[in-house]
Amino acid sequence: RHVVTMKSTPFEGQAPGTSGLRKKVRVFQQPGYTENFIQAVFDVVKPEAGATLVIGGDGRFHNRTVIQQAIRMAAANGYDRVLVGQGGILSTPAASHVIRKYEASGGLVLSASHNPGGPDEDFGIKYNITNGGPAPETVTGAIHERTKTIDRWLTVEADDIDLDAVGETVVVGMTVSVIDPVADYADLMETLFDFAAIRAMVKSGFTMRFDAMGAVTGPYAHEILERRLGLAAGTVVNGTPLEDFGGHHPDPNLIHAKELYDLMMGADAPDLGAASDGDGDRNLIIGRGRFITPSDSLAMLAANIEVAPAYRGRLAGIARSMPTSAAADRVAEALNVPIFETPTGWKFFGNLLDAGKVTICGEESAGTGSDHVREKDGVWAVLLWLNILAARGVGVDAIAREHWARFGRNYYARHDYEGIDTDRANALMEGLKARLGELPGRGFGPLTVAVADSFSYTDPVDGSISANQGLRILFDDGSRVVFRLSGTGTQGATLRVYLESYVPPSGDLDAETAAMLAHQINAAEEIAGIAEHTGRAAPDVIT
Ligand code: VG1
Ligand code: CO
Repeated sequence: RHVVTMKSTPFEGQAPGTSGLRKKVRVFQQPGYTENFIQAVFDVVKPEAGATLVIGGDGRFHNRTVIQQAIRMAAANGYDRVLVGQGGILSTPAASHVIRKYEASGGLVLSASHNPGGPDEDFGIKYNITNGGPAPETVTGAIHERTKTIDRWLTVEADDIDLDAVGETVVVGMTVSVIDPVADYADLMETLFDFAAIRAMVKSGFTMRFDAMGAVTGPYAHEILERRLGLAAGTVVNGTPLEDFGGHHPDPNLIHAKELYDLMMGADAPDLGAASDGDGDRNLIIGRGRFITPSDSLAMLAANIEVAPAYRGRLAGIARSMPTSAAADRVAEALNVPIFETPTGWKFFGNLLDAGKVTICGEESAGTGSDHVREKDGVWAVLLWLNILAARGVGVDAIAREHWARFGRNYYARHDYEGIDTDRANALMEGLKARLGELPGRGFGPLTVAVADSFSYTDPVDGSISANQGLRILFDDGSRVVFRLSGTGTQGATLRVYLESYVPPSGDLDAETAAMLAHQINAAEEIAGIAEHTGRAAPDVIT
């Protein structure tokens, strides 16, 4: 192959965060910026002869441009074959599945997930390894190091390929297959769940709305929900992936999916309301008159997962990220399976899943998934809910009430302070970290601090240590407050304050969340001085 070497100099700040490198589109558009990062990935993973690379994205602005360039660079770096989703589309979980199914050496997932898209908005690049999951910190760390010294990137002279036609082309000796982005994934879903039972429930009158938020899950939801499961046409709304997501913020929470929420709380609510994010790995679940927090959803799915054919008799364990509520812990205890507490970000679940230690994982940020792929999976979570509703023959609200009556309820909320000054955010965290040792024994209203620490994780499979993963204040009544800075933002800093309090089955299981967390909210302010440090009197987003 004739390889062209392009001279280059390093760019600052190409450190992958919680989920890949995320920056403003204009940052990625600087000459050589995107190429440097992709070349750093290839320099670190060193594709072997015969290696296949999967490329796909969430369809946002700049997706196609980067895909065409990545194809040329893959050819120059010795890949034998590239699999790319038609139209440049592959949801994050679908990309994970395609990597595994076709035994690719890895994949480039082009997405900034739930962040807005468009020329003035966000873009992102994430590398997934051969198990289909996000690269672990050893790999992302090496990629970042490589970006600091990179002095060239490799490409070939070739025209753009036709991304819209399924089929094969050869690009300077490398085969490029444009594949149907939905078919493999939809087939996988049919092997996991009882589609016949869900179809029967639909025939007997079950209705739902799925809001794809103008993002990647539209084609998946149309195929699976409407075509394969028989839900009425129109069940899926905002079902065409758009470069700017229709100007919306494709984050499936009660603020950005407010229309869905209002529908589900109204008189005309269907049986189930669901939504997914930009790249299809998150999910929002709302029953008629009942919002299910992601932490509760993980617990309820875990408690009922064995109704789904592929999971019968094989729940090995449950994993949740540290800020996720302990609702899943109570399920694990009752079912006598281990529970693992990991740092934020799906990459920390990969080893546990590969080792067969856990079957289902979840995060408070609307991510749930299982060992079927190595990413969180929005449509999968919706299908598991459908399977459970079909098998149990009751509604979402009844499942929730029954769950709380058995396990108690973890009232939970996350307060986000977005776009705050980075230095001030760091000062808040550093100041709090320095004072952790003084907190145990101190009282804040009716709460007394039992433990205060900085969360550090030792991976039980490979022994790697990830320190500084969030500051935890645990109170003596079992409630807690957690402080973390986001690792996915592109502007300033975002402070996340996670609040949780537990009520046993004998307590008030149907109270207002804000009221149940009032003491924790006050304590968080008193402990960290949030208003003073951020200059904000209230959070920007509460989820
Ligand atoms: C956020 C969430 C985290 C999630 C990550 C990627 O990270 O808190 O739970 O794994 O986004 O999700 P952070 O560092 O901003 O808190 V996605 O849907 O953007 O791929
Ligand atoms: Co996402």
